[in-house]
Amino acid sequence: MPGLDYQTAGESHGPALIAIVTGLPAGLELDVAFIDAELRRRQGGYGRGGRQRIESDRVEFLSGVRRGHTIGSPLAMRIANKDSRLDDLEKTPPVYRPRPGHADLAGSVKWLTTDCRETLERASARETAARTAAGAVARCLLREFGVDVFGFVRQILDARTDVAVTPESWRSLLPVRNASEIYCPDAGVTKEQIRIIRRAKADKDTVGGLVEAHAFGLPPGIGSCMDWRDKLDARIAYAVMGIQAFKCVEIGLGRACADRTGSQVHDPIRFDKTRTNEANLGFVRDTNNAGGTEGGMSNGQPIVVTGTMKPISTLLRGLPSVDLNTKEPQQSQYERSDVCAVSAASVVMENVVAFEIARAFMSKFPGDSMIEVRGGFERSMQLARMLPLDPPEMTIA
Ligand code: EPS
Repeated sequence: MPGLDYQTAGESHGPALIAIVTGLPAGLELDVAFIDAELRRRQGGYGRGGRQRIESDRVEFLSGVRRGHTIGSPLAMRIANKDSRLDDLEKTPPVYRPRPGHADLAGSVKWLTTDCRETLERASARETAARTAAGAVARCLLREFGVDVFGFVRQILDARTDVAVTPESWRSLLPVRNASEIYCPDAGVTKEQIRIIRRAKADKDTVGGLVEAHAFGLPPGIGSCMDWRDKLDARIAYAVMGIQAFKCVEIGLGRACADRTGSQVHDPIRFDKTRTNEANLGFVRDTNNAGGTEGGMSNGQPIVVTGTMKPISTLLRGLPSVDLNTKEPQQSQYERSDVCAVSAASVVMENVVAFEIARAFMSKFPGDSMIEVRGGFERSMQLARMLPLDPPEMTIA
């Protein structure tokens, strides 16, 4: 039986987006204000297109909740599309000139049509609203166990912040990120990034960038080295690469590991008995090049994920393409779009990373109710702090 999981449905201009989360324990309080705030944040960021002025995304629960808490049944969420017009041919006309970089060409060949709209309506990044909702639900669970996730924009084109995000600094960076129109926790770099997006818009072009998610408070041993499908870093990479327009995922040092020797990469371990109440259980590292995972498991350090988003493939100036009906050269078709959606992508990544952590967490601490999940978690932490265990202590009283 699968553990915690989710599925989404819905097209960009259909009636609604749907997220169904299964495997949640009963008794989890859902912070609806938080989930809606994440949906609102996903709609924001400098460089977004006209669609976000039409929509005001909020979640409506169709099942799985009673009086504010989960009851163990599938949780179905609906996010209405105000700009719903999928069956109106005048308002959603066929698209015959595929955009290089979009799903248009491959999808049209795959589903044997010359109308790229049949593909693009589902391929649209609008669907990430549903994934954000599912991830925000997972964060309600993680918070109960002291796990928080902080996502932000590191870089747009060459405008990059070098701000250090640590367990000590992230809470003070949160208001700076929230005040930034880019969701970059650096006010000076935000101004440069806005200038870059404004210039791209004037050039009828688009820009991408780098986003990061840091998860704090996760104890060691979440995920598994026993089966490659259960590796936490692999699950995270899968989820992040699955976000529209992502081309690269890195954990910790990522690609930069190739430039260094082992002694410059691996994070030395020491034990500090005054810190056993922390997520690291007292096993302290002064560096976190591993990005919080070793052997596909959390190691008690923050999980650090970087995602690369390519520039949006819908350019106002178009790109060389062909008409799928005539095969004649044509510029790609323009559809209303964003100049830059990296800020929105940072919110999506933060939430899909959270879901994968929650999935692995629930696999280590399963239970039908929050009471059981909490019991399993606390017992396991208690035993880990008692290491080395003598055989009698291994027996659960
Ligand atoms: C998006 C909604 C879409 C696009 C964008 C993301 O709305 P519409 O197509 O109605 O303008 O703004 O989609 C894409 C970038 C894409 O390539 O499909 C959203 O809600 O995030």
